[in-house]
Amino acid sequence: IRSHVLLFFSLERMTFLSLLLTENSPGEAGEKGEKGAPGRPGRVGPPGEKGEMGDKGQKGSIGRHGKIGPIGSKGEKGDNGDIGPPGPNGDPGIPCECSQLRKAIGEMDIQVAQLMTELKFIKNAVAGVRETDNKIYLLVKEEKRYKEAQLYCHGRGGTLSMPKDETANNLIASYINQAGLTRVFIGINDLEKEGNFVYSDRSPMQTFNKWRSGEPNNAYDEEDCVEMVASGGWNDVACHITMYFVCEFDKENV
Ligand code: GN1
Ligand code: CA
Ligand code: CA
Repeated sequence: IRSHVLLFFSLERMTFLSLLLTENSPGEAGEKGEKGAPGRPGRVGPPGEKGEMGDKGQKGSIGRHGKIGPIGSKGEKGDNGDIGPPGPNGDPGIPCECSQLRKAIGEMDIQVAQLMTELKFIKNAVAGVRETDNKIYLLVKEEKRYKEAQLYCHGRGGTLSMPKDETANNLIASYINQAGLTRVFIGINDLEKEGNFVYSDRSPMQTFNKWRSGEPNNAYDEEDCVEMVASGGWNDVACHITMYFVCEFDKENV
């Protein structure tokens, strides 16, 4: 072992010495060494050129449901539906003595008709109205000016009375006489145009008239309304004076 150690050291010293000597003069080339271990990987190279476009990919699978949209505005009302089918028949009624009931109902109908006639008579007696086939006349025992009298009648569906023939004029005249009156307003005036007399429904005066002699005289230049006196004659008077009056109503409207 000792001789080996000594040999090793001497070999080492010889190598060292040979190295020192090399600086001054090169020795002979040694034998080619063994192949070294592989080197480290090189640096990342520069990006390559853009390649050609690839083929189109496959169609994707169906997507998820989208979110619920906003509430829409109210639509227009639709048309009415068709009439439904008739309902089922009702339950049978309780059996009755129908002929007897019918007889009782018939008798009651007659009684109702009689009562209506009596009621009409009482109403007329209490109200004191007069009537023709198509008109009802009412004497109002409240003193009013012409315009208020017309408003009173109009408010009850009528007008101040408009005698347009002998029959109507006679009826109103007898009405006021029975009541013991001497004058009442009737529905005739020349308020809109002096001397142009019209009825309270604005219809123009026809040939029929009952002017007293000397009337209409527009006395004091202020007479634009008309009264009927107990004789049935007419006289123009001032509209602002107050008196009783007679209204008339169409039976159609009552
Ligand atoms: C009345 O005021 P006096 O008597 O003149 C009447 C007139 C008549 C006249 C006829 C308010 O007038 O409308 O035309 O008699 N005036 C009143 O004579 O009744
Ligand atoms: Ca007048
Ligand atoms: Ca007069």
